[in-house]
Amino acid sequence: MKIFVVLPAYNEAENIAPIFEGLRRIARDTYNLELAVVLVDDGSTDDTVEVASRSGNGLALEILRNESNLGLAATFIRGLEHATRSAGEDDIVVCMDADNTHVPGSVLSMMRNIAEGRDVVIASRYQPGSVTRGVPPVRRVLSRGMSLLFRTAFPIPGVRDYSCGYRAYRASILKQLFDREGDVLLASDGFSCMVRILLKLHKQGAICGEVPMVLRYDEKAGASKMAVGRTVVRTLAVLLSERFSA
Ligand SMILES: Nc1nc2c(ncn2[C@@H]2O[C@H](COP(=O)(O)OP(=O)(O)OP(=O)(O)O)[C@@H](O)[C@H]2O)c(=O)[nH]1
Ligand SMILES: [Mg+2]
Repeated sequence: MKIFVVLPAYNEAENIAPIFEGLRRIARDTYNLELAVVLVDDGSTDDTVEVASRSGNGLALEILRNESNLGLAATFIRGLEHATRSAGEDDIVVCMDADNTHVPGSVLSMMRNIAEGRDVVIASRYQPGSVTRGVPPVRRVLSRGMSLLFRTAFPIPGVRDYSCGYRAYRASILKQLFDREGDVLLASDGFSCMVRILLKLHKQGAICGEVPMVLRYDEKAGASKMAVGRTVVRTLAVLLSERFSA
């Protein structure tokens, strides 16, 4: 079984090396864990690609480059599709942010949950044992509000965190999704694509679940790049469009 780790990256030169070190550590300490990393550079204007090439030793690293900044959705979907096409039916595709706020060690607990029968496992901010460090109070309230809204509108057994990008997917379930949806997935933009993919996988019959996450926002180098207002509006738009779509 092989794990493909997809990292969508936009100006993350300061955050890449510690993530790679964390991934090397879990690969080294976990018997028989084959790891491949797919970094998708989204038209970064800093040294993200140079730093990644320099610090990717021992990680079967593949770097894909968007000519210009296309945004998270296009970057995430490109990486997800690329990894899904390279993966075997029994492999696992993990997506995590490239800003060093997601701890690589959670890959192990997500992997175990897939081995126990789940198809999608989310590293969640809202499970017993979840810890969040350094996230501004306004963002915490907004994310919590989004979580409650989606849990009410689209209840998915075992899921509380609909917008977190740190997830593990059974490759076979993603192959079905891309075969069926193809570019439709690109319809959603920005951070709302995370929610849309989860809702489509749930509709497809995927068994979902969560593991408690330690979110280290205090470890992130550089300022937030998220346009909060726009993200809230777009995510609500997904809620409405999915609510009324077949
Ligand atoms: N903001 C932003 N992130 C992008 C883009 N393309 C790829 N990404 C990557 O998408 C991931 C999530 O973006 P973040 O900006 O960390 O989003 P967030 O965690 O919700 O918000 P902050 O951490 O507060 O900025 C990171 O790995 C980014 O590098 C883009 O166009 N804009
Ligand atoms: Mg982030």
